[in-house]
Amino acid sequence: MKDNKITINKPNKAGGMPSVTSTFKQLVQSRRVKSNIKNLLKVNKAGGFDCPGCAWGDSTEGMLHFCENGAKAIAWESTEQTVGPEFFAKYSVQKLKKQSDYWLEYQGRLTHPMRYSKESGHYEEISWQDAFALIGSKLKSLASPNEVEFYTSGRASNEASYLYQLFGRSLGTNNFPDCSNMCHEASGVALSKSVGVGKGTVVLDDFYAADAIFVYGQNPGTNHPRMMNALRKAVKGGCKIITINNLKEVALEKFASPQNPVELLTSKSVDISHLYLCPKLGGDMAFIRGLAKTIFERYPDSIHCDFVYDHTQGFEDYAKAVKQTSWESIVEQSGIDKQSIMQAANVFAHSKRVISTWAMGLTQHKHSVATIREIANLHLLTGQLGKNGAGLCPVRGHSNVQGNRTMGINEKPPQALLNNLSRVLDHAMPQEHGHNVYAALKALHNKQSKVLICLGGNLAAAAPDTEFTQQAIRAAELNVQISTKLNRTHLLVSEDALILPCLGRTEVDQQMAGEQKITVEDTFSMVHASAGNTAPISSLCMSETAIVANMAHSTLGANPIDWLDMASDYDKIRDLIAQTIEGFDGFNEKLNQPGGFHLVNAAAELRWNTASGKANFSDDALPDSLFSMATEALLQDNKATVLTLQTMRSHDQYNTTIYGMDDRYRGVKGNRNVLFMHPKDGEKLGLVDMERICIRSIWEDNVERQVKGFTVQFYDIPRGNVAGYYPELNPLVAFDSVGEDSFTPTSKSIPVIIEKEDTTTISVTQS
Ligand SMILES: Nc1nc2c(c(=O)[nH]1)N[C@H]1C(S)=C(S)[C@@H](COP(=O)(O)OP(=O)(O)OC[C@H]3O[C@@H](n4cnc5c(=O)[nH]c(N)nc54)[C@H](O)[C@@H]3O)O[C@H]1N2
Ligand SMILES: Nc1nc2c(c(=O)[nH]1)N[C@H]1C(S)=C(S)[C@@H](COP(=O)(O)OP(=O)(O)OC[C@H]3O[C@@H](n4cnc5c(=O)[nH]c(N)nc54)[C@H](O)[C@@H]3O)O[C@H]1N2
Ligand SMILES: [Mo]
Repeated sequence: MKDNKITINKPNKAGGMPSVTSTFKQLVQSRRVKSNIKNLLKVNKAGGFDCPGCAWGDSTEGMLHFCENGAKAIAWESTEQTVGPEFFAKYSVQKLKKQSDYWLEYQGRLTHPMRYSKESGHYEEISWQDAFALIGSKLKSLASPNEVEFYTSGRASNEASYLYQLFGRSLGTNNFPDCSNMCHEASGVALSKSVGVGKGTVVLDDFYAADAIFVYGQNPGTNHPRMMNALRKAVKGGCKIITINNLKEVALEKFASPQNPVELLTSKSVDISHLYLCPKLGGDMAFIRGLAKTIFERYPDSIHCDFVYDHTQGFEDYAKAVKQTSWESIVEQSGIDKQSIMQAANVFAHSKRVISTWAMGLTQHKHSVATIREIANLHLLTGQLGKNGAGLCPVRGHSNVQGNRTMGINEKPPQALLNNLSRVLDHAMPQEHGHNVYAALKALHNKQSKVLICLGGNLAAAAPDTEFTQQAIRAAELNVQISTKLNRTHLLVSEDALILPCLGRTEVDQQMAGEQKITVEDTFSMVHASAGNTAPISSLCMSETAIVANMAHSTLGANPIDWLDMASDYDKIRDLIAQTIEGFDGFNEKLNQPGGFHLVNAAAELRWNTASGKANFSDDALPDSLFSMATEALLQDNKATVLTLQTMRSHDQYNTTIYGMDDRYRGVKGNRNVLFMHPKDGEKLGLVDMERICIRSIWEDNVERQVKGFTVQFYDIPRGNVAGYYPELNPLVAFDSVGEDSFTPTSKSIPVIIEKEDTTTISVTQS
């Protein structure tokens, strides 16, 4: 970005005509307008493909089942531009490193398998056969199977991810770091402890039966736009939405459905939130405790004594913890006044059916597990679980991230899965827990791990502490990337590296037995089929499933299964899934049901898969600090003003994929290097709107972490908090700053110091 001028012009509602205009702009930019319109008509429909955008569930209503940002994801994948051997001959890895992440992905789809040549410094074409032989011989040469890291990003299908975990485990390791570790890990950990299942307990129809929906730390207008249709419909049916968000996100205030002709063509919109509260970053646990305290003090009738007695344990300790938490600490830590908390509690207590939903605003803090357990406590206390229109709903990110976990992409696999795999395949499976993202990057960094294989994603840009992460990836002796587009992770090479180009969701997947469908699981545990309908971008692209099968074959031969045979017909993989994973019996037959089938959720049926056989209350005290004690001590000694930073998504990005430089709903145009700040904090720091700054983070290890070339943007944000975009701000997230019990980077609470930038030494971070 050469010119750092930005214009702020926040719209007064979300959706409506600008969403439609933006969708068509994306289609035109992809240069394959006709086939993309054909794609959009098939998305999220029976016989069509699952939108690679997000994990929100499919509705059967209406003609079109996509949203503006889903259309961007589809158009981005089905671009006409390609990146092949000529491109790599032109650009050395060194040269590519100088380009921005946006530029790298913008070059188009990867079309040929490529191998990095240390001698020439370029990627050069390699045959598939040689690429697989190279992987096989490297993996066989390792001293231990635990020297490989098998990373997964949440787009991989059930079939590909199932074979992938089976490959890793047959080799002898449970090293399965995945994007969940940086995403909803805290939800999985918290819900497993509280209700025995690490998934949400509701289905889409529950949204239409709910009397109140509490939406925490989530920006659905941008990240789950189809959820906005559900919230809109719920409101129209009389449901009260209570939003708890650090920022005023416009879609949660007013939303006009692009699918409703009246709202599309007039200035009409629907007021979404009945109550909109803006806590301090990390203040949600205190807020939720405040809800409980109000219920105990004012609305004891809404405590569901039978539910508590029949289904739970730990009530006394929880009640004691609530009693011991003072109102002063609740108000201070949440940043929300007592009256507003009581108003929200009144809605919770007097609604027959309540759903709580949440996303990254809750999961990326030090005390995320305790916070999410606090939500579960509230639902257990009031019996808001296991009935229509009520329950717990972590809204998942990647379109099949939940399915990946169900398929066994888990460094701490359930014992039942290991036992089933061992029994059915007659092959011992590794019992020792493996590496999550945190442990995997550490192990690569200290050269304990030697090979990194990534089934999708962009680990280099997604993981925290960019410098440490990039050193770790570069240290791998072999870096294997199964991808659709070029990204930063491909460029972190030292010895040997492979780029293996794969098919995307929108493309026809032809195997020996004919055209294949794959399956995915959405945030409501609905499993359904997906089949692409456009011709592959290159005849050399292979399906992810076939790539995994070939890697396994070349490493293990036909042991413990005939991998290539499995990949010739995905029905065979699904038959194996049916034999080894609970809930998938009759998988191939059940798939033919329109809309797919629902996986049983024990907690939703009030069966508790916990050690105690009951749902468990937790009794954590509110955290003393958002940061580690050592960092807190350092902050106390520091004379500078320390602010807390959250890193989030703009309206024009999909995680590390940047579609454009605007953030329409927040009124930002033309720049991603902005820092949202309260004007009073600006005044205190002697900064004016649009001032050029550098941002430095603080962590107990005293390592210097800073980014330059940023611009202050005065904004409606709680004092003491600042916000900016991921992944540009990832260099500030200290590697060891992770959630308790979740190991998720604390990307929503980073202590930072803001300084004016010396304009003579500006180094503008490119966009
Ligand atoms: N178009 C698009 N869709 C996506 C993605 C994308 O990048 N682009 N990413 C996908 C993925 S992988 C995921 S995980 C989801 C992410 O979906 P979101 O969780 O919506 O993603 P973020 O942009 O990180 O938004 C965090 C929201 O939480 C608020 N927040 C931050 N900290 C706090 C806090 O401490 N308390 C409260 N109450 N609020 C807080 C922020 O203001 C912001 O509104 O979206 C998925 N869908
Ligand atoms: N600071 C900060 N950091 C964060 C977050 C945050 O909020 N703040 N959010 C975290 C979250 S929630 C997540 S989920 C992670 C995301 O981490 P990842 O899942 O690793 O990252 P993505 O950006 O989704 O991956 C994009 C790449 O995936 C590849 N790709 C796209 N489609 C396909 C496909 O169909 N198949 C294959 N094989 N490859 C494909 C493309 O090459 C593209 O470059 O980032 C995390 N990092
Ligand atoms: Mo995510």
